[in-house]
Amino acid sequence: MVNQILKAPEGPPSDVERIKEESDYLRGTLKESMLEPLSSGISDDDNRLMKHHGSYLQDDRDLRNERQKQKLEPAYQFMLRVRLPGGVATPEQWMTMDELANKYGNGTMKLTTRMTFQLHGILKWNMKKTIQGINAALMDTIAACGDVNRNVMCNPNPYQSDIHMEVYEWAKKLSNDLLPRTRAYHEIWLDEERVAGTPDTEEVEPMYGPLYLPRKFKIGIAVPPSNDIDVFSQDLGYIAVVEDNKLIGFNVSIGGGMGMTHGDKNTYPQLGKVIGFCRPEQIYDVAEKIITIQRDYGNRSVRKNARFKYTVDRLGLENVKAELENRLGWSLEEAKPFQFDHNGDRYGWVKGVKGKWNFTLFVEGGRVTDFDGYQLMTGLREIAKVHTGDFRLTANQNLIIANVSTQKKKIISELIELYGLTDGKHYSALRRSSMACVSLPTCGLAMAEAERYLPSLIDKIDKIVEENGLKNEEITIRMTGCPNGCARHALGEIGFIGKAPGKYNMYLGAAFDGSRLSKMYRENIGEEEILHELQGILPRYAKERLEGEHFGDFVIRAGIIKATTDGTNFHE
Ligand code: SRM
Ligand code: SF4
Repeated sequence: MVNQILKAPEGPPSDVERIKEESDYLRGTLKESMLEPLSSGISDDDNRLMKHHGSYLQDDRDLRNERQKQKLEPAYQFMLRVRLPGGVATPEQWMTMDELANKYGNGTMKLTTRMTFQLHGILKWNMKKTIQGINAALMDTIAACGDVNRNVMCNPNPYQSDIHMEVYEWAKKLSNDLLPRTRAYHEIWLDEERVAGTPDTEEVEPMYGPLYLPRKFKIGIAVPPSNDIDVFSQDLGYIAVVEDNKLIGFNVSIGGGMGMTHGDKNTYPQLGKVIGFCRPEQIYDVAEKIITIQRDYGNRSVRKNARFKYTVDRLGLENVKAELENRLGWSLEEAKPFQFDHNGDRYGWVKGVKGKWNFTLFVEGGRVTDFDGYQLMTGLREIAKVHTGDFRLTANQNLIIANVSTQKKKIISELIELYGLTDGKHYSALRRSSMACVSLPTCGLAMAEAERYLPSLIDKIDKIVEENGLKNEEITIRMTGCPNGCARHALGEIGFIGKAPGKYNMYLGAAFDGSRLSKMYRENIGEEEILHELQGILPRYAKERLEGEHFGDFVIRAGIIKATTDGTNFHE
């Protein structure tokens, strides 16, 4: 099966490979670790495995120094991520997440950039109850993190047309069919008895194999003209092709990804490239074979070069395509024409099919809680109690109250008004087009603030925006606390990546429709310098832009920044 010409990189396997190999299909000693009463943490090896179960051990970094001084164990707590294909949750599932967040978490829910819920602050002793609560509501957390295929994204508004509904069904099917087959999750968290173990009944992972993938793997499906899921940032992206109002299939894009490491030019964000077209019923086969190519040729030695984007760049796009077709036993058709025009969300009430309505709510930074003077969590809970449609979490960390009948629209509108829930239309379009990753205090990799800081930075940028008559100009702005790119920073027309507390690298020049990466404009600057730079550029944009020209295109045309034409020249 393995091609003799294509080669995986040589080198000793990374430690994570050992952990997976010894784990007996993702079991390790997790069951015992979770019961161990002396520490609120778990071992590093178990924490690596824990990811495949949708969770990480973290500590509250706001408390880290103080606890160290007091010679106390770090304030350990778990983050838990739900697998929610296409971001769709019923009102009952919403209420379950709300209840678990308040009972076992820190009273907040994070709507993530991959359209799902994250809970933070769960103590070890409450993890099993929380996971059981999620499963009782017919959701799970399997493969929400780890070296496997993750939550499959798709355009979140299936009720906008029947096509969206069909695409959502494909996303759900892909997510389910690509799950690991091990029963480890069910045994550890759901008390399932183990049946496997003898040679005859030994479990096998027919697609992943015992070592799973060299790294995480992500799939998303876009429905043009909306590129809200940033299809080119996915390891494997599908672009729906519609003819005569019928879904005829998908263009296939491979090799996208956002992560990189500061100062290491061997790492870079990359955009996926379209290699052909497949019919809807071929979508699983294509995904499975691509995943096995990454399984066989991905870098298992150096994790920071292990994503599929590096495998594609190393082996060559044409060779990967040939290997895919060889494994499929048939050829992809030529890619069909497509056009995207934005990657953000569209807010407020929109009428969909069959007379149903959808309300897109602006959720700044994706954080749902009751803030001082803004009872967002309570308001949404009250809506969930009467809502008979569903909720759709968007890839821009917002929320659609979807599939609302005309009758229910009146009640829901009243609740929206009562709780002051906002479609963001009184804000600047820049704020409505913002995204920030979690970062501090929970993310162990954060170098600077993101979610907690971006709103106040935008308050200041808004002044420049308003002075220059740009309040209604959609300019995408994204901030991450480190270069991993969880808020897809390299696809924001203005991007910030955390470098050190209060310091960011500033990026410009990404395309508004998610089809071009940005480039670094200034390195390691603080708020004052950021505002100074924007005070120079935004007025020029206001005065010199062409009709309909987006900010990302303008800064390139005006010679302010060079265009990035491929991830491999991102750093040049
Ligand atoms: Fe991410 C790691 C949060 C979307 C690239 N990401 C992390 C961890 C788990 C930190 C860790 O490994 O210790 C963060 C947990 C923080 C916390 O306290 O909750 C984290 N990532 C998030 C979320 C919650 C950000 C958000 O504010 O919404 C997103 C959850 C998505 C989900 O529901 O599955 C999230 N992460 C992304 C995306 C965007 C996307 O997938 O569309 C990316 C860039 C796309 C990509 O994968 O290339 C992304 N996260 C990373 C990376 C870099 C991977 C790489 O290729 O180098 C890491 C670090 C790693 O894997 O080693 C990471
Ligand atoms: Fe953490 Fe970095 Fe991801 Fe932000 S981008 S959540 S700081 S890993």
